[in-house]
Amino acid sequence: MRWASVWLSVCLAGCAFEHGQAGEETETGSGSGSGSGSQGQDSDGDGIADATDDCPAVANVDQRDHDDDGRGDACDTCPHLADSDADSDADGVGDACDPHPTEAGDRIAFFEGFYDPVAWHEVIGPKSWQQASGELRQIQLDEPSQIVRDDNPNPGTVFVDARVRVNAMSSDTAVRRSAGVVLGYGDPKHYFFCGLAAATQGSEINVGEVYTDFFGTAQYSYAPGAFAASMSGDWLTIQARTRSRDGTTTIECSSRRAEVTGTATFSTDADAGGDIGVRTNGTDASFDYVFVVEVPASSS
Ligand SMILES: [Ca+2]
Ligand SMILES: [Ca+2]
Ligand SMILES: [Ca+2]
Ligand SMILES: [Ca+2]
Repeated sequence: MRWASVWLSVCLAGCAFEHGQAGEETETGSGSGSGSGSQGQDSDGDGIADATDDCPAVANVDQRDHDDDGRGDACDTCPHLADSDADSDADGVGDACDPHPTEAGDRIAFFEGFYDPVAWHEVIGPKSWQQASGELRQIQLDEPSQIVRDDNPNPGTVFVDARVRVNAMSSDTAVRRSAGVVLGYGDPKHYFFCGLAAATQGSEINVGEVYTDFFGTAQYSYAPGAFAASMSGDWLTIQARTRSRDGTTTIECSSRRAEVTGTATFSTDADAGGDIGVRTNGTDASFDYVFVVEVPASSS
């Protein structure tokens, strides 16, 4: 993708380290001199002068900067976190969001900031996802609703970080009220999930698998973990890591709100490869971003 495994640092006048692909550097149409920061120079040719470009070495006309840290999404090694831009292993994934910060080889598969209506596929539920103000929202309270991003190739071993807010929950306690991310989506009867679910009291971290049994019936297998915080209210983060080893896929799912963290782990012999998505069931939930790092299969 746009992320080069070798980043080059270009320090123009007054700037911090920036990242970009060498190939884009060659498109400079003018000012090919020392790069001393002359006012009109536009190194990446995106129409925005280096002096005011939040990614001077990567063309990004939109100048979007989700975390507002001064580095545009297109060149931010952690586009969802205001961070220092440190990247110890220089693999293009910043230390603050790298699942293996001292082991090169991770790669940002994609970052979705929900600025525009998404082209993700509706795979379960009504087509009632709404996008506004940089959020993707599902207001449906009565039934599950799920969309996935069509990735090709499908990411297998991944680290996923998403930010979600549950605005309201169904009053029907017979509905499995939940919100979270979908991993390794194959079809409506084969996928993994990681998220929050309403428990008898409070909420829990919930990680598991939907699969089809011998009779073709969808089965639901999961492992819950404690989460001593309300499911509804302000924003919280959900993180999922998949690992594959010796035919076993292990998914670690955690959620965090302020200082409160909960974790659950689930293992299965099913393959983790497949699409990434988001899911709600019996909740009105908003998603702020989804950030996915593809991890080398050899990493654990
Ligand atoms: Ca520029
Ligand atoms: Ca940024
Ligand atoms: Ca950042
Ligand atoms: Ca890194």
